Amino acid sequence: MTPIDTMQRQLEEIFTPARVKTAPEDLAAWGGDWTRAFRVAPSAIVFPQSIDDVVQLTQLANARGLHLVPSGGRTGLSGGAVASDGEIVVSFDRMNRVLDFNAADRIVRCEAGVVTQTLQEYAAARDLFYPVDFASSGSSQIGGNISTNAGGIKVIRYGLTRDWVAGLTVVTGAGDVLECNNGLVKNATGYDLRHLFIGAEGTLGFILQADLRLLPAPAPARVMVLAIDRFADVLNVLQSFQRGLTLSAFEFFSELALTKVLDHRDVARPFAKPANFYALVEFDADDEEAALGAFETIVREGWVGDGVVSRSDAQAQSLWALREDITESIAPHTPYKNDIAVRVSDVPAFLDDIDRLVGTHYPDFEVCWFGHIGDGNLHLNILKPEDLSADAFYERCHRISPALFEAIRNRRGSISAEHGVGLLKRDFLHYSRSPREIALMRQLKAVFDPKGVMNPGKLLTP
Ligand code: 2HG
Ligand code: ZN
Repeated sequence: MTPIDTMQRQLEEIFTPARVKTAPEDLAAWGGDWTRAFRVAPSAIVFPQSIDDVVQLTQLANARGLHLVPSGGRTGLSGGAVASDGEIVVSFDRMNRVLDFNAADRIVRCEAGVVTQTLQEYAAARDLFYPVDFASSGSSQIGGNISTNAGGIKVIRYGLTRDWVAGLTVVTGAGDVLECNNGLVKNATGYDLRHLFIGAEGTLGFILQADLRLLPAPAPARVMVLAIDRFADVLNVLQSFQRGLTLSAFEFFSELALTKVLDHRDVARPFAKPANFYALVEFDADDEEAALGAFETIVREGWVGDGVVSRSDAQAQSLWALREDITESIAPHTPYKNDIAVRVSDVPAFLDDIDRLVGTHYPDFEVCWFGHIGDGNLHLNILKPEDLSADAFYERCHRISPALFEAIRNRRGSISAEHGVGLLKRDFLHYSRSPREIALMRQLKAVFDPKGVMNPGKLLTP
């Protein structure tokens, strides 16, 4: 028997043959994520159904020196769930049950493979609300969201995934099961290991189950889209709204991003006359008067040229589509993605820095800006010209990344706001974290995963 046959037999003993896949099309389907920039070459895909399955697999990996890649909905954009070197992909597709709900605590206990939208709908059916939301909610899974501390479109009001995790059951890279925090609100008993696993990108262990807090259902919302010509005015617009009301979203996109959505989707342009930028604002319907007051101010000041407000949920959804469909609409252009953050107050000056940089280095490339400007998170997507090969394009973009990351470091920003580090940003981590911090991260990894079985090569260089 070859070592591969032995490995497959051992995996089948844990999972049964039905839950071990090795066919080329399965390896291709489960071995990658939405990044699409990396070689995909796992050796097997396994589908645990219990905590014990994962413990046994982790013990096998430690004994045999196997490498494991946790995999959720595979919607990641930094290669965090890509298996490029013979790893075993551990898919949570079969651990997708909502296990428990406690109305008094307003806590729902989920397995890692529950899809975000399923959780949102579960909450809504009980007149409650899970507030973390993004375009990939229909396929992303809770375990992946926690592993990347996913953000999205409502962070300005509701924070990140981390803020909603009240407890975690994890299996460490050494095969230990840890119950972290048990859904408690208060728990002052030393290091909160839960928070180490949130955003660890599967490098310390597996997230198996999570206790997630829910909120009472929110008030009905209204959406406003605004036409803005000078980017420098965006912060004035944000502040005008924030003075009178609480926003649940403040997003922006450029005219180029809008044209890509209009080319790709059956949606209408919000205004006859194009503007350079658009802001999308969401607020409670009860605050509509205050929002219209802010709108009058920003038009009077000349910061906004035009605006439209939703009159129904369907209209709100089609306005949201202008922003949420950007990623999918630009996907055919093989975009080179950057997901960066600076303090909100630094955003306009930072955008100028980057526009200058990009103008010098990529005069022939289309640059598509959009993002969650209300929390300082910008998505910069460079679109591949049709006549350039993907490799040549990727190489040119990668070459300029250091200058871009230098500009981010100068503003004490982050090279990855919400998509994680994965394979894509790993070699650039030092632009956002000090050598001492990176050394401490390595030590932490060695504590939880002493044999280095968990997601090797992600986040930290091997
Ligand atoms: C979004 O905000 C996602 O729509 C994806 O974070 C961003 O495609 C991107 O660059
Ligand atoms: Zn985003």
